Amino acid sequence: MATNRTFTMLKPDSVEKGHIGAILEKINASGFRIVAMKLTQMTKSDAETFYEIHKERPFFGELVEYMTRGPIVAAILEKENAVEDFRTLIGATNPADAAEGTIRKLYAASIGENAVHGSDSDENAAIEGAFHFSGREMF
Ligand code: IDP
Ligand code: MG
Repeated sequence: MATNRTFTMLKPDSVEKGHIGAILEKINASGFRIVAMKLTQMTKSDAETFYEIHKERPFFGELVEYMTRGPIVAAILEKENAVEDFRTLIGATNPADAAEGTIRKLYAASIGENAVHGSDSDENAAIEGAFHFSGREMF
């Protein structure tokens, strides 16, 4: 089951700019089924835990500040080959390098404020989904 699920966040910049609907439309049109979804805001401690792998990176403080500054849309998505296909749909971390038509190419402002998160492995998809949702919030 986990191999067909991924976790995403529409980051604070996407919510601030009114891009929730357009991004969800692209996700739907690309064949993903929404398994869980909510508007929520991460605390500093949430963001530090979620992005712990990056804690030694020079941009860590900036990343935590950004991800906590306003609400996000958190969601679990289901599709065959979900993790890889969703990374393709969102495009490269830096929108300057992202392919035409990808969510980051269309909606991201910079490598830091890059509109969306997508899990990078099945294992992380399961961990990240469970970080934001309880079993009774997944359908
Ligand atoms: P990913 O989101 O494409 O998997 P990661 O390398 O895992 O990219 O980085 C996590 C997040 O940290 C990025 O999505 C972006 O918001 C932020 N980030 C990554 N690299 C930089 C950087 O060089 N400067 C500022 N923020 C960055
Ligand atoms: Mg990553």
